[in-house]
Amino acid sequence: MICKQDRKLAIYHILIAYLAFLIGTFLGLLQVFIRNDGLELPKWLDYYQVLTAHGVLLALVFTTYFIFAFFITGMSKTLGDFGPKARLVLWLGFLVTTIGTVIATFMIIIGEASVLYTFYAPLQANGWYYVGLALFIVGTWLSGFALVGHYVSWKKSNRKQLSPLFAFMTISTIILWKIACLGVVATVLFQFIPWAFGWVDTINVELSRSLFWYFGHPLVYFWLLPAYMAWYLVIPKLVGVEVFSDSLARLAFILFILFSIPVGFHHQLVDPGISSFWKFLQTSLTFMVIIPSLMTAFSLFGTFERSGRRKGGRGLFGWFFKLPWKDVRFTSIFIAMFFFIPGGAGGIINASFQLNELIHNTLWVVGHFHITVGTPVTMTFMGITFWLIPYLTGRKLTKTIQKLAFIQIITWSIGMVLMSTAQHILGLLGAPRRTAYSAYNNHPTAMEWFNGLISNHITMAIGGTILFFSAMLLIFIVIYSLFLLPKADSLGDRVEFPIAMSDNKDTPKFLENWWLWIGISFALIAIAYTIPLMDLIQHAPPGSKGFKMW
Ligand code: HAS
Repeated sequence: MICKQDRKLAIYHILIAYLAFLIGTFLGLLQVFIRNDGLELPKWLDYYQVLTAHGVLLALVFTTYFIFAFFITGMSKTLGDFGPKARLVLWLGFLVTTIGTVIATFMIIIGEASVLYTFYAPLQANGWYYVGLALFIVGTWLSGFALVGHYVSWKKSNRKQLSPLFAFMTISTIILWKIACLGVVATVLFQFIPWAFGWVDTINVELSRSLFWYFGHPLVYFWLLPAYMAWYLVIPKLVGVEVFSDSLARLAFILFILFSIPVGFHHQLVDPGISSFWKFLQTSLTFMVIIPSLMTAFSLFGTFERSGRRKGGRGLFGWFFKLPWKDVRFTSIFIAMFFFIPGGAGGIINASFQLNELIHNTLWVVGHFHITVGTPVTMTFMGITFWLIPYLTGRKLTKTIQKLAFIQIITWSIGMVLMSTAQHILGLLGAPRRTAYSAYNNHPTAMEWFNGLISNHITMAIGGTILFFSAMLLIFIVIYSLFLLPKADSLGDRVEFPIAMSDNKDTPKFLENWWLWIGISFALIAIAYTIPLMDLIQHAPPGSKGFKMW
């Protein structure tokens, strides 16, 4: 059990994460009905306002707070309690992130920032929205520094030893996050804030989009890597085997540091102002960032197979039936992984230069991110929640809560299959994204989109409603686990932090040479970005004034 002060820190992060989840999923429900032509918002509430709040609260706030709760608990567990200094910086980070969240959310609520979570210029929000976002990032940096500081002091007293895998993965994710944030910090501080407060008249739109996507793509791996940590470390523990390969796991995380950043142009393949050569280079690098995910899939199958065979599974798929299906901590994560097969395949389609022409700015992309961040990542976080809260509060995980947890993950899966399949199909037919319901003045072709078996109004509404029901069930489980589950009175009752220890005696030491990987990462970023960014600055068009379209 980790110390009380560290548990308190983690619990506060979880509280904010689930408060954001509660509001964000409710707004999601509204959106399904608006996009379905089933709901008209009152005059004082705008569709884009709802969409911005939904994206910011779920994609940025829920994920980030949950990730830090997981990191804080795991780092305290594997490296020992945080010292007073590190703990103070973590609280400071929490405070600054929360102030940023409150400012940004307030701006959205009062209708001053309906610019979506990507805040593309020339849409212009109130300057305080960007200040809120900047504070949010600064807060996460502070928390990140505290985690790194804790790791460094562990290293000092354990010289020549490789760190435990959990700590290694946490530090990799923090490094990725800090390098990634440089892009968004640059655009927010030097472009958006001066422009939104009226200190300058115009903004270089394409530069701002490029700096955003320099950050935006690694952002998705900032969400994914903590989920992968559970896949690499929690799954082996639950199926009763050792970590498949310590060095493979470390190498996968390093490949993410190297290749997740110099690829942002694959979000801008239809943007003008960037030559095809640089787009092609970055799409090629995108295919490199697929490799660590394939390595992860490989080691997961290895883990399942090893466990199944040991339990007597025979034949090609015998292992499958030996997995601990009745354990909701396992099943939730397994379903999450399963969703990532089509989710990842969709990503590969998106990254294919020509195919991107077909899907860009259509509902397909919305379908894609609901079966990446919305399920593999989110459902892994749900699976972690089921044991993390009782672990932190010292309570028992009762049979009733486990049953409810099963209902919750199954309903989430059904809702997501219905909604995201419809979104993928509608996107292929041509339905646009980032818009409210649009049937092009009820044009017959657009109306036909909704005649499909799954891509019809009813299925989508059912999918969205089931998802909302599932989200509310999760909120109930969270509240119940925090306050109402019976206290564990003996050691046997206590919920453990299920993390497998890996054997790292054969792992090459250079894998933990951070300066080497950070150096290579910056070299790749310089190759992929220097010339196109200079070009965008030197040959900049006149720049744009701000637009408020809502
Ligand atoms: Fe993506 C757009 C390309 C992964 C999130 N993506 C987005 C957006 C979001 C997002 C939010 O190239 C929209 C941004 C916006 O607002 O505009 N994406 C990729 C690629 C990958 C990828 C190549 N995306 C993710 C992940 C996300 C995420 C992860 C969130 C967490 N994405 C794109 C592109 C666009 C894009 C373009 C721009 C589209 C446009 O034009 O606007 C890759 O990382 C995917 C690699 C993954 C795999 C899958 C490995 C499978 C595993 C599971 C194993 C399963 C097991 C269970 C073991 C290759 C590890 C087995 C069980 C059995 C029973 C069999």
